[in-house]
Amino acid sequence: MSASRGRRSEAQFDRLRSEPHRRFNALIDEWILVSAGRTRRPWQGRREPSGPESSPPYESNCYLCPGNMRANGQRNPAYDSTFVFVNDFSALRPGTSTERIEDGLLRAEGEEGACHVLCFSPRHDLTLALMSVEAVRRVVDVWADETAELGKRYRWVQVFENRGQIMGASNPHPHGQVWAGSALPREATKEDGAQRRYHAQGRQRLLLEYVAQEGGGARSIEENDDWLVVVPFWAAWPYETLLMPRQPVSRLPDLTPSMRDSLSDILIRLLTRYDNLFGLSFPYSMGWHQAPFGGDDTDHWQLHAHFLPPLLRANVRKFMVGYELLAEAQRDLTAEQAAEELRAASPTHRFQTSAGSPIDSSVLAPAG
Ligand code: H2U
Ligand code: ZN
Repeated sequence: MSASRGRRSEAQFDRLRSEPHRRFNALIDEWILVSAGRTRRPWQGRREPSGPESSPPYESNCYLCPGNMRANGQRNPAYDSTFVFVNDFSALRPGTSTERIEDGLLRAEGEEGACHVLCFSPRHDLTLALMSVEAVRRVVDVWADETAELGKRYRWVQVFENRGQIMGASNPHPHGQVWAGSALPREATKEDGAQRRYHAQGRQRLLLEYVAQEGGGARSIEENDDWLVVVPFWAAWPYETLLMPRQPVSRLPDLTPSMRDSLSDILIRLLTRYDNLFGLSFPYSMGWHQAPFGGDDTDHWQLHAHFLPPLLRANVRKFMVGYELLAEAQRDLTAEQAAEELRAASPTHRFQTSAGSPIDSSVLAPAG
């Protein structure tokens, strides 16, 4: 790119700060509307409860704590690091019929799969952000092992975590889920298509080129030798982030031991920034997207994780409603503003969620 073209595009991108515009999400081939300059609109709607949740290290009523009875009457072992079990209320089950039914416009197909629950820690009061690097590393290993195991039988393995009541997490005990199924779900289909088409033009993997373009830039939040975290240019949720490896990696089991270590470290730093952004245990849905299994080539697929937090301010959530549901995703805060606030929040100072531990107000970023 010539210097003059670089300057011209810089000036053009500068204008995006204050004027409504659309941005292209290259990963899923979709546009979103950015209404820059609209963040000051008054809010008299719902306010979410905020402030640190306080939990004890062990909770006798918790379905996930070690030694406790689950909802279906099975007892958890006295586990001391991670613990995986088959979801007692699985949304996908092995051995389901995969029969297709078609009658004019009415089409259906059976879907076979499996749902596992993964307890990150025996400690009821922790979150990934509050766990040690070694403990998070064990979670990374389980994510990889579950992927490899379920990938033997199913096409798509979805590793994810719902964190916080506002995201529908049924329990504060630190846990995530793994769902695997025989079909390629909607988001996977979009990402597979966009990455495949990009790579077929004789280019590198789409997200490797994205990493090269964003490193050290206005939307970068965290970087180490192996990983980069950005608020993606095309983010839809206010403080959405994207975590990507710097090297070609298609799936979690392909990560080397040292990449798993650096991943654990950057995960904790990112999630600590999130907690410190509003001084509360930050709610989100996060999940990994990795190459589908089952024979297809994977050269176009780059492993990555999405973090999708619902909050706009400490006690105001972003609603994906009218325009978003009926037209296209829309945001007010620009990705660059969100990145600036996340960079201003401390990545190391951890507040405790246990009762009695104060939040250090000096680490709070101004609510945007
Ligand atoms: P969420 O908090 O993201 O909903 O995940 C918890 C999962 O744990 C949920 O899918 C399962 C629920 O079905 N679960 C059990 O399998 N057994 C239990 O005793 C409680 C919850
Ligand atoms: Zn518990």
